[in-house]
Amino acid sequence: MVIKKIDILECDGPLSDAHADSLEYIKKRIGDATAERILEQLIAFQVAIPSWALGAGGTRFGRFSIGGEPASLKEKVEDVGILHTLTGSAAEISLHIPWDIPKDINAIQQTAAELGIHFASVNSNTFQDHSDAEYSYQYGSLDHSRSEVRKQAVDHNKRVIDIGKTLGAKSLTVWLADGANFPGQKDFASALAHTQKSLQEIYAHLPEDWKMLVEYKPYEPNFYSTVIQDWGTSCMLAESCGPRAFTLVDLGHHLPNTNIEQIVASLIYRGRLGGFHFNDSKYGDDDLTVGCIKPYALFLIFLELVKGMEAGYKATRLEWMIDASHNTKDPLEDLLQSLDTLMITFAKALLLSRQALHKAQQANDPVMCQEILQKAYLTDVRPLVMEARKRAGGALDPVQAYRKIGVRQQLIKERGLDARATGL
Ligand code: PSV
Ligand code: MN
Repeated sequence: MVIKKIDILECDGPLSDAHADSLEYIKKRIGDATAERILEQLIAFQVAIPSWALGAGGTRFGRFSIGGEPASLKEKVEDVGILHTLTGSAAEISLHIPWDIPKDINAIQQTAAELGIHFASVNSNTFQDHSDAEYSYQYGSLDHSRSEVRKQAVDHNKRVIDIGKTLGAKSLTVWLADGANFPGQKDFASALAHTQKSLQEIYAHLPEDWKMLVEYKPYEPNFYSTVIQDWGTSCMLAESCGPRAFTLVDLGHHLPNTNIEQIVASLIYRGRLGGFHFNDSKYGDDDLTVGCIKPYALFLIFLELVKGMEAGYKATRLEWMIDASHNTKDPLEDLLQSLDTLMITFAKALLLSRQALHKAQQANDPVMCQEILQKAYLTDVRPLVMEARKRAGGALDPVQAYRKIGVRQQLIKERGLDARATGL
């Protein structure tokens, strides 16, 4: 299904006057130049959509299909096309191999090109057994005690790089479930040493213009230990590989109340922040809609990101990705909400007066520091986000447009009620 520009304009119609008024109001408050600077950055802001979030999310207790799910890679790319048409900010898709092995590279590239979609980081998967593989990953992959299992896992990662190359991707994301459920089950030091050596072998296979992103997670699916448990371990491993290896921060991969913004600042300081998996959580890796539980914490994270970017931090280019999935909302509506929140939060962070904050920090004035943060956080920047979407050809209110156009009903008509996406 392809959404037509005329349908978007029709949905925008009744909202246009109110939007013009609120845009004028915020422009008066923050000044035209600031508003235009923020608009420019919002329009340039693109987030990768994970291929595994386009279908209904399952839990270990069950899965509830939603109908019209994308059953092939082509349909997944088309769904990202729908998100991009409505928002102007979802120009990338992040694939998970072997869930998304392209059968016809040319055809998939053509579909993506027609929709203006690019291939972002490719994700390897050694947390599940593959039907064509000789060895099981039940007791680990890159950290496995047996060299033949480690080799199989390294070879899988090399194959993921090769598939990504054919699609024009520029980075590999490695997340390992490797760890132990029980004390004494694994030798920590040798598991770490094996992981480091395996990652170095994968890194050696990277094309010159590629990056490797190493994701960490404290627990799950193993509940006693994870070999890459935290940002420090990830950063250490990345540094042992070379200059194009970085840490990937998934917001759900921290123990409760961890100060993620400080982690972000430390990784930027070290030059090793490579990318993000945005989501939100109440307890663990809940993979909920971005900003639905802790929006202020997200704002604090964005402050560090914007500070780093303004100071010239590059990491070539940070990979912004969403990693969310659950079993209650229509996944496309959920992703529209996540994209909206990311843009709102980015705009607030761009609005903060960096100079004023620096001055207050230098004067050791915590009251003024908080005033400055709150002033930016409490500004209603939604008119700027709506305007950025409008200028990018998207809808003023994407969720409303999605429902008015009847996207899900159309998808069910085209693909049926039983269509099922690959993934967890
Ligand atoms: C693991 O929890 C994770 O965050 C990794 O990024 C995976 O590749 C992804 O979720 C999908 O299961
Ligand atoms: Mn993740």
